[in-house]
Amino acid sequence: MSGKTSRRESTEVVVIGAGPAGLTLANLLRQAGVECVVLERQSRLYVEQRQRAGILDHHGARVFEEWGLADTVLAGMPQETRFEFRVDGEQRFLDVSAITEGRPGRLVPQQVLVGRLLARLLESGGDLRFEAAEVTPHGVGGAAPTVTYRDAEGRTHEIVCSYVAGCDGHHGVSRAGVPAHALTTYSHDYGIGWLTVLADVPPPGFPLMAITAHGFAAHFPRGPRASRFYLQCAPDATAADWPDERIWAQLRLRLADKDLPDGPIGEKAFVEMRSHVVDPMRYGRLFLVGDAAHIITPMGGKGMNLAVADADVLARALRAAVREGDEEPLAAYSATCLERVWQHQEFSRWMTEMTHEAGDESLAGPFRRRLARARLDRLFTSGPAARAFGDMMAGG
Ligand code: RFL
Repeated sequence: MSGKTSRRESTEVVVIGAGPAGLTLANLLRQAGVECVVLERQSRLYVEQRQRAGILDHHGARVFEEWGLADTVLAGMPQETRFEFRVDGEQRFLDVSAITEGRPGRLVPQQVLVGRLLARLLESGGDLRFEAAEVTPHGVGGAAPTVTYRDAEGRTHEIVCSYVAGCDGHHGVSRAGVPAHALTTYSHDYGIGWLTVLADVPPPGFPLMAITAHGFAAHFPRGPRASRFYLQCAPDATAADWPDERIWAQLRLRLADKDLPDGPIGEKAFVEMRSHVVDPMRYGRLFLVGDAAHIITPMGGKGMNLAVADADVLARALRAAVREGDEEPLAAYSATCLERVWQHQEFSRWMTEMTHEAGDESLAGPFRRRLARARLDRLFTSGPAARAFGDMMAGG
C-alpha cells in the first residue's frame, strides 16, 4: 500500500455503500451480531439529503419488523390507503388494503429511511466511514479478500475480511471489478423518457397516476410538504426542452387539474427507463446487493424495496455463515434474490406498458391502446385481477 500512513485492520464483512441496501444490511448484521465496516464515498450530509423513492412495500416493512427495527424505520410513517388512476381526467380509486388483502405499504421517503438507519447504526456503535475514496475490493475470488480505501485525511487503509457486500449502486466499483465473463447482464430499454421533478408543493391525497393522450404523468407524496412528479417525455429530451412553465402546464393538463399549485423545484432530472439484471449476484466472496445488481424503472416503486429484500436475504445468509459456519444460505443468495427481482421486473414492465400504451396512441398504435385500456379496466371490474396487482404492490 502507498499513501500517508497505512492502517491494516480486520472485520467479518465490508459493506461498500451507505444507501438503502448498505444501511439495511449493516443494521441487520448488527442485530445478528456480525461485525462489519461500512465504507461510503460521499459525506453524511449528501447521503442524508438524497431523495428518491417514497414507498416501502409490505414485504420491506416486514423485514424491519422481523429484525426488531420497526420502531426505528416505521414509527409515524403512514400506511398507503388508496391509489388513484386518473384516466383522461376521470378519477378511479383502488383501495390498497382490499387489493393487498390487508398488506398495505408505508409512505416512507427514501431519505427518511436512510436517515433513520444511519442514525440507528451510529447510535448502536456501528462502524460507518464517510468520504472513503478509491474504495477497491481485492481478491474476492479467493479465500482472503481485502478492501482498500483512502480517508478524508489522505491516509490509506486496508481491511481484511471474510466477505464483501457490494451495495454501491449501479455505478459503483464492486460490480465493475468482477471479470466480465463471470456475470451475465440482461438489459431492456423501454424506449420512453421520464422527466422527474421534486417540488415544494403539497402532496396529493393518494399516489396518483394519470393516463392521457398527452402522455403519462404521476404525482406522489414525499413527506408532508413535498411532491415528486413524473412526466413522460421524448427519450432524448433535454432540460432546455422542459422549462418550469412547460412542466407545470403539462402537469395541469395531464393531471386534469387546472388549479394544481406550482412551487419551487428542487430537482429536475431525466430517469433512464431501462432495466438491468446481473446473474449471478455473487462472485466468490463478493455479494452484489440492490442497484449494484439490478436496476428497475421507478414504475411500480420497487428499486428501494428490492434493495431491502436483498439485504435481508444476505444478512440471514451471512449470519448462518459467520455464526454457525453454514455456507448453504450464501450459496443460495443469488438464486433466492433473482426470483424476486424477475417477478418485480415483470410487474414494472406490465405496469409501464399499461400506463403508457393506454394513453398515448403514438407509442404502440391503436390496437395496443385498446388492449392496454382493457387491462386497466380489469383492475376495476375483476377482484382477482385487482388482487394480483395488489399482491405485487405488497411485494409478492
Ligand atoms: P444507492 O441508493 O445508489 O446507494 C449506493 C451508495 O453507494 C455509494 N457508492 C460508493 N461508496 C463507496 N465507494 C464507491 N465507489 C461508491 N460508489 C457508490 C453511493 O454514494 C450511495 O450512497 O443504491 P441502493 O442502496 O442499492 O438503493 C437503491 C435505491 O436507491 C434505488 O433502487 C431507488 O432509489 C430507485 N427508485 C425508487 N425505488 C422505489 O422503490 N420506489 C420509488 O418510488 C423509486 N423512485 C428511484 C425513484 C430512483 C430514482 N433515480 C435514481 C432515478 C426515483 C428516482 C428519481
